[in-house]
Amino acid sequence: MLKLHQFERTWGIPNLSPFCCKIETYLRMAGIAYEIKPALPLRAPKGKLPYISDNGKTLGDSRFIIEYLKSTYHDLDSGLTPEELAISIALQRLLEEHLFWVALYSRWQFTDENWQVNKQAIFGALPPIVRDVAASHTRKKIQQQIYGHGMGRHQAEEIFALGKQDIDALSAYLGHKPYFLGDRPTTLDASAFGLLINISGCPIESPLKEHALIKENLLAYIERITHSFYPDLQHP
Ligand SMILES: N[C@@H](CCC(=O)N[C@@H](CS)C(=O)NCC(=O)O)C(=O)O
Repeated sequence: MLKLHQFERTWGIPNLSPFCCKIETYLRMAGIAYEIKPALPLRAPKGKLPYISDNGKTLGDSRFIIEYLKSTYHDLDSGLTPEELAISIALQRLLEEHLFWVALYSRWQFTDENWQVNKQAIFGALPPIVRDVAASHTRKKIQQQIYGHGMGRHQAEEIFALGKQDIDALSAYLGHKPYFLGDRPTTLDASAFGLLINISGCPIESPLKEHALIKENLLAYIERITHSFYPDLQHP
């Protein structure tokens, strides 16, 4: 059976990594059987999670994983027009290459309270000394990545202003549709759900989360996908 290597589940959401959550959501939306293997990025083929192993192949990066799932199992995007596919790619890039960095900044840099919550979720299971060394080394590395991306060169209020624009754009485009591209879920929904639940549904406090929490259509969308595809995660 296909194995999905990802962070341990925590915070009552599918995964604390938007990209791991994206792949697990795609697998569930497409009805592909899988098994979870808890992992840390260190051993991943590209040093990042998620990765999958299947039929003797190991594959990293959610975009290449989804190409593989589409060609080997089931393509959630098969009914889309070229124009819809273009919108799908553009919005995935907004989510994964822009808004993601605002979320990353919130967790690894914005406040010490957020960092402690994030540290506990990712490194909490390690023995104390190893945990502190690994956590501070990784924090430094991720902060360098945020700076290298360019997001980390702005002031906090500028970073959150950029993130709020993305949330506004996503909310406006979703409108009253059940899914981003109509009545049925596509890859774009796996990507959007993965990041949006990681902004609005996790214990990382920021102006970005506050802004997401006032978008009723985005909250209903997250609730709808959780209800349809994660019945095992719903709270009484
Ligand atoms: N482009 C990659 C991004 C994956 C990614 O950034 N994963 C993060 C977790 S959200 C990671 O493993 N980071 C570890 C690191 O950078 O050391 C994808 O689509 O899978």
